[in-house]
Amino acid sequence: MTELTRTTCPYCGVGCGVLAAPDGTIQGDPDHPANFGRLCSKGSALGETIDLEGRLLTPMVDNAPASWDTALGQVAEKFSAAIDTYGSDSVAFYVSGQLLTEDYYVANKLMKGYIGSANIDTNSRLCMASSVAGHKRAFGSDTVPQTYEDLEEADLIVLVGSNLAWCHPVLFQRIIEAKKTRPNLRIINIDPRRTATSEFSDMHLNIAPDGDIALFNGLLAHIADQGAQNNVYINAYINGYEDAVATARLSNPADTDLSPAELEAFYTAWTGTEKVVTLYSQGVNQSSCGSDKVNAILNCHLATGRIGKPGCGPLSATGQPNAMGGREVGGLANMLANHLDLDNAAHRDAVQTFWNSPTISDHQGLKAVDLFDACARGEIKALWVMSTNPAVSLPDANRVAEAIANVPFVAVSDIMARTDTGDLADVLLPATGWGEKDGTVTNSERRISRQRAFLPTPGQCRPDWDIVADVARRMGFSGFDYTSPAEIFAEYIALGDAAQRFHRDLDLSVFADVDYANLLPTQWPRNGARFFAEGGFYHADGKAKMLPISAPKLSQNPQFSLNTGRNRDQWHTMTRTGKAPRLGAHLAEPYLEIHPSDAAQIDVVEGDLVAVENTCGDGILRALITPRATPGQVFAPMHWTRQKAPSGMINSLIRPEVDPVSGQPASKTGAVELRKFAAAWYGFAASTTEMQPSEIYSAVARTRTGWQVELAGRCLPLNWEDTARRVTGCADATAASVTDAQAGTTAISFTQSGTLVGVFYAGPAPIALARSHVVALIGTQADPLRVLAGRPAAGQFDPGATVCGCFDVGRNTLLAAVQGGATTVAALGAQTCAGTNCGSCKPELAALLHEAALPMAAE
Ligand SMILES: Nc1nc2c(c(=O)[nH]1)N[C@H]1C(S)=C(S)[C@@H](COP(=O)(O)OP(=O)(O)OC[C@H]3O[C@@H](n4cnc5c(=O)[nH]c(N)nc54)[C@H](O)[C@@H]3O)O[C@H]1N2
Ligand SMILES: Nc1nc2c(c(=O)[nH]1)N[C@H]1C(S)=C(S)[C@@H](COP(=O)(O)OP(=O)(O)OC[C@H]3O[C@@H](n4cnc5c(=O)[nH]c(N)nc54)[C@H](O)[C@@H]3O)O[C@H]1N2
Ligand code: SF4
Ligand SMILES: [Mo]
Repeated sequence: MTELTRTTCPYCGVGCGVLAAPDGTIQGDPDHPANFGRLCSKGSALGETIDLEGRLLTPMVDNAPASWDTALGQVAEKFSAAIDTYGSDSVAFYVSGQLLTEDYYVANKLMKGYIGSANIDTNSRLCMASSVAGHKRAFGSDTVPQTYEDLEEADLIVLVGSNLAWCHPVLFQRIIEAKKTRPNLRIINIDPRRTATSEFSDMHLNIAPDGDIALFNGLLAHIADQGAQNNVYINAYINGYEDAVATARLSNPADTDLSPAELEAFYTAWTGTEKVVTLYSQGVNQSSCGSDKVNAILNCHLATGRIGKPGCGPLSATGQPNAMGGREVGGLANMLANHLDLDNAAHRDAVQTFWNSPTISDHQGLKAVDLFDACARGEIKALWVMSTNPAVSLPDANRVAEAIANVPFVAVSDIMARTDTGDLADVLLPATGWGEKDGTVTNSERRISRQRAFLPTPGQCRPDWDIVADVARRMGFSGFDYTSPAEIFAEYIALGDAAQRFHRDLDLSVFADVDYANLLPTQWPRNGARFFAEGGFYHADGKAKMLPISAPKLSQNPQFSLNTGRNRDQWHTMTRTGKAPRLGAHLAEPYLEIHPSDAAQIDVVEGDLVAVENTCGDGILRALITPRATPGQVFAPMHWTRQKAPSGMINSLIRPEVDPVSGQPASKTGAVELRKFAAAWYGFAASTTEMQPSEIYSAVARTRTGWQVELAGRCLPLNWEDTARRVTGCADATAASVTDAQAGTTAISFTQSGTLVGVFYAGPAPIALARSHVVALIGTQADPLRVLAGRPAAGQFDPGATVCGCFDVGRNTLLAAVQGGATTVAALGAQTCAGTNCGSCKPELAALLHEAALPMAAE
């Protein structure tokens, strides 16, 4: 029997327990309190991502393999030289919520306590900064009061700016399970577009972008009007109630774009239900008024005393596996460590004494967007990026790439040999990845779990903490003689102990004597603990603050408002999920969700490409015409990169506008202009070799048989076969082709010793063919002429685009089942297996049933 190691999923902040083995076996851990055995599509496919394809296995200096000694010697030397010449604020670290707590702790300690600058910021700035700021303003600390069980115990769950079904799927499944046993549990989803989450909600409020403050201010006014506030709680524990209500009354609920009936229904449901959890995510945080949105939500919970009780309170869902851990160790440029404050001299003194460090930064460092601005201005002389891909994920990404290129010395620690950021580095440092490294992560409910290694260390890779500590020693600093993550964790817990004299929320004493090797998933301050039901806030007087929040003036965009976010089966810049064929099968190219009326306005039909443009940049995306989109608004996923689909990298179109309080970018609102992209030809190719075409539009995806690519060109090539050979990489293979000169279409297949190694189709219109059928033939002895038809032979069934990745069930298979009488998600599952493993596709099955029940569209 395979020996299974107990570890934690490296993707989202749900923090599911995983049982894993080197042969790629992946199971949900039935004993982990986050998931009780469940896994979503990304978690289930982890086994497909742990091979060494594309990995960075040796240090690289100036694009050539180098020894660790040379590479780390250079990092230490360049950082020390910059500090000596230009001062400690001339260097910076840009780190990540995907580092483990131990990695994060060491990086923070080096920058703040030894280099003496607070120029360490993290991609959590793009993710959780507004929640952190909102929590601190209201509670006096960055405390998440609730637990996951509250979602199961609630009678009303309000999901604000959260596509939980795709982004925190296991939490969503827990809610759906709870709803089965308690049909009274209602879900209200607040999102300016209809999503998979809306599909399972009792009510979807199609709010105006950034209309959330008007909505929650309206709710607060309604609470006050109805006398639904909790006077006892307010008198004992709250400052600012009157002011907050008075300011809330100034908001105009019509700014939400919701009807009076919708507003009334929401307000009555919220005030009339004691057990309400308001869960929020990036639709709230990633906004120029993100922190205010957070406080507008918290105000309603504070005014009613609905906080920190079973089934009742606000819950910010964290994105990355260790977004919480990073906040705990102080990974942000405006935090110290262990929830202590950088601008508090006593706090600084305590940390410096504990670290016994030569210095401690006494001022805030540069926040992400400012940090890269400083790089562009030439003020940063040495930059170290760890476990994040800012050249793709920051707004105005092309300018960020230029800013990175402008820094005299750049080190990048990653697990992959080529990323858009790594391509700009002077030194590349190979880190051990998930399954190879050991450490801890904290999930959205303050639960610390172990990630454990179950794979051998590949090549020369080293854990991130070890790389940072080695550089620190080379820079001449003592205090970095760690030999294991267990030692670092123990030091972090001991610092927590020292910090407790300031009576902060982050009480880690349950971990004081733990056996690190066998550490069970444990919440701080203890399992099941909630905060604030009986006050006990962390402002000086122990009270919470309700802030007066004004709704922003919503600007009118010239043509379309661009919203961005996530796909079910991809993780951020796809460096890992992009390796899994079954994940690539779901939405294999960058797309633009657009409402049918808008599509008609710009003369775009399904399958067309859309050119997107604004003052920042431009892009080309596939039109996904759907009534789920709201007229005037379009949505695009954030995942595609210069490597996978250069014209689909959406952050080239997002302006670097930030929330003035938190510094978090407004990644969900851009003003864009749209027009149909007039391609001279469209194409599709599949190959056994990795493709990197140079066409103006291309989107590459991994398949079970190799790679596929969607293409479009601006000019017709002189010779189709040459183009096909270049695109597919089939230089010497035998070609077979059919050309229809009148229709302008061509299809070419390539065989080598009887094996089909590549196919290429092109024509004047978007290519309609059975892609999964074609892709399945690559690498087989298929008839090279038969494949040119691009469809299964008559009588053979084409399963269509994959919906269920676990069992590879296509859309056509599901539609056939619907026609055969399946009317429920369960019935579809029984007939086709779809949705019966990880369950991530269930909302899409529901949507498909929903669509199938509608009369066919006009065509
Ligand atoms: N599959 C998958 N899961 C992931 C990730 C991933 O890459 N892929 N990443 C993880 C990370 S790091 C994060 S941070 C989370 C993010 O998780 P989510 O925040 O749930 O995901 P997003 O798709 O970024 O955005 C959520 C929704 O906000 C809506 N929205 C946009 N503007 C507004 C607005 O003004 N008001 C309201 N109310 N809503 C608005 C969008 O339409 C979108 O549907 O997901 C985590 N989980
Ligand atoms: N337009 C738009 N932009 C967004 C968002 C949005 O909604 N819209 N969301 C924002 C949010 S919430 C987030 S969190 C960011 C995410 O954006 P990023 O953090 O830039 O995206 P990732 O692809 O997760 O980058 C992680 C990198 O770390 C590498 N890596 C993986 N494991 C390890 C390891 O163990 N060690 C090291 N050293 N490297 C490792 C991966 O190969 C990858 O290159 O994007 C933000 N950008
Ligand atoms: S919900 Fe999915 S991605 Fe998130 S931790 Fe669980 S298995 Fe991983
Ligand atoms: Mo995130």
